[in-house]
Amino acid sequence: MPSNFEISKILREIGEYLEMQNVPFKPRAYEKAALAVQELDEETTDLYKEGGLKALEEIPGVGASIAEKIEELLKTGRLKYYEGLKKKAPVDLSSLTSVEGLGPKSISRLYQKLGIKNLADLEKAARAGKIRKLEGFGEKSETKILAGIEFQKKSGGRFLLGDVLFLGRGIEERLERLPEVEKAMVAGSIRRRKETIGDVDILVISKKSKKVMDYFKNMTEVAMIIASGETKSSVKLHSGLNVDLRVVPPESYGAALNYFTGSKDHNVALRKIAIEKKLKLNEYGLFKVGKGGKETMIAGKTEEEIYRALGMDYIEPEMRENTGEINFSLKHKLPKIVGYGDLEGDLQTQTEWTDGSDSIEDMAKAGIKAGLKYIAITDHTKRLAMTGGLGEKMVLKQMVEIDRVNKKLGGKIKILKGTECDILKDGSMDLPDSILSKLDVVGASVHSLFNLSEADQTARIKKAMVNPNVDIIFHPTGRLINRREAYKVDIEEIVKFAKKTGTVLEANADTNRLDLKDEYIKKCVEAGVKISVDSDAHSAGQVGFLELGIAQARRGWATKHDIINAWPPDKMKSFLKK
Ligand code: DGT
Ligand code: CA
Ligand code: CA
Ligand code: ZN
Repeated sequence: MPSNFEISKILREIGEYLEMQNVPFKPRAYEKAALAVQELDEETTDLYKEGGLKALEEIPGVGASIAEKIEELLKTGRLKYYEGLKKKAPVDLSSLTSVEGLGPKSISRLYQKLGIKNLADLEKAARAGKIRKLEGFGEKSETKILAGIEFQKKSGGRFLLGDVLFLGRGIEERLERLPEVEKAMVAGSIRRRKETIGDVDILVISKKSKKVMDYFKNMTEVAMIIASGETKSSVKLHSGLNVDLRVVPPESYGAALNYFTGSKDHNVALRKIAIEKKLKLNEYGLFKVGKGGKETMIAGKTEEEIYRALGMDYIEPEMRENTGEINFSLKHKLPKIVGYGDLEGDLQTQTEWTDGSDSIEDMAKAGIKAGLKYIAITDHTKRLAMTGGLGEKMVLKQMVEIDRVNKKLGGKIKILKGTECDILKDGSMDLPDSILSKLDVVGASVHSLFNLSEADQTARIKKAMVNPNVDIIFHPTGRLINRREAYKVDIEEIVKFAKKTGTVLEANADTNRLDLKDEYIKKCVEAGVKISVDSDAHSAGQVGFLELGIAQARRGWATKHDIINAWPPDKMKSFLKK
């Protein structure tokens, strides 16, 4: 039976196929349903087993007709409607849409006019100069397509953390439910919460490894068995993702977890410390080597006892990149990085007022569900016309609506009035100061002219930072992971300048952005520049992105002290007022 990951992928593709055909409204409904399924805590299969079609209809964002389609998928493993759409336009949607700037509508035109079905066709046509001749494309978009393909080749098929974290967790949970399994745990780059993931590594403690391996190799999402053994197996999923499973004995669990969590560089450094202490560290444990080579295990059951036996403090997985954590740990000076439950609020969300899909009230309710005390509504501004960006009048109107919803919700959460205001070419703002000064939170973003020179782009952003009404620079480098390179900007200079102007730099939690990236967050922390961890949610479900943002902040060694929305709300507000 298909997993949430696969169902959600199919629903998303249906939406894209419908958009290719210019069908109104429906694409949005499918996209919404895809998101909802992706974010479910429970497997859809289990929901369906327990409550039938009715339970499917109760998934928020899933209506009767989509619920029936999910039912067909669960019952038969196929969906005729989807297959019909695919037949009409047999293009490799998931790889084509991953090229920056290509949406379903342009993919449809490329297919109809030039017969382009996949990336190879696309590259060939672009190199032959065929795309520039199409109506609505031109030379510029052809160059952009080629750049997008190049960028994709470079990123080498790595998966976004947000796409595999929940999948990894799902497998972990299913394994843990097996009676033969004592414990299951995701290790590798997922446990370190790296922004992209090569493959999934899972460890299991069990005395009956054969049963566990049998279950693993027969999971519904498995497309191919790559390797199969008593204690180690590897499979490829339908999504193209590889998963490694290892069964380890309980006395070696900590050592194995440490080894397979990595990073490799961290492991190498740890082993060196062990050697200096005349010890031996491997995936089975930490050993004292006696005369005649006799080995006695001195630690291995938990990671904590291994670090302790090496004279070190425990190091959080997100910090294990050999970028200084080893020395800090040896000196017992590791910072206490921000925790996953530490955020008090969210400072960037969009609603149906612009390009979000949910109402202000729905976003606020998602905030309540996430345990937040406040949530800022920061819709786009008029310069970003394709999102229906708000002008002065609409911002004022929205402020009235926020007052109304705040009253209605009776203090269960506080909705802050905000904006994601475009930074214009010369660094001035897309809304007048008379409006900006009325808002609780002003985020400023670059959404245009990504090709300015580094000097001009840096000057442009600095000018925005000088405006006393600007609180936060949203997604400061503009990159989209695996899709778009950051614009050219002198980040060191921006960080230095942020210190001077008291401007906050955002650690955007959107799985595609994670912008600032870890090393830039670290620069902020070192310079004493404050950051905010914001979901940038465009739907209620996406408030869940916050977890990914905290992960990135932890990878950048940020503490609660560095993150303004981890502070008590009053302190955060008075900091912004300054
Ligand atoms: P990925 O899969 O590319 O996102 O990154 P990782 O870190 O998950 O790497 P992976 O899956 O190749 O290996 C999982 C862990 O196993 C890795 O973090 C550290 C450990 N490991 C793998 N190969 C080596 C090695 O040659 N030496 C050492 N010391 N550790 C290794
Ligand atoms: Ca891995
Ligand atoms: Ca691996
Ligand atoms: Zn937006």
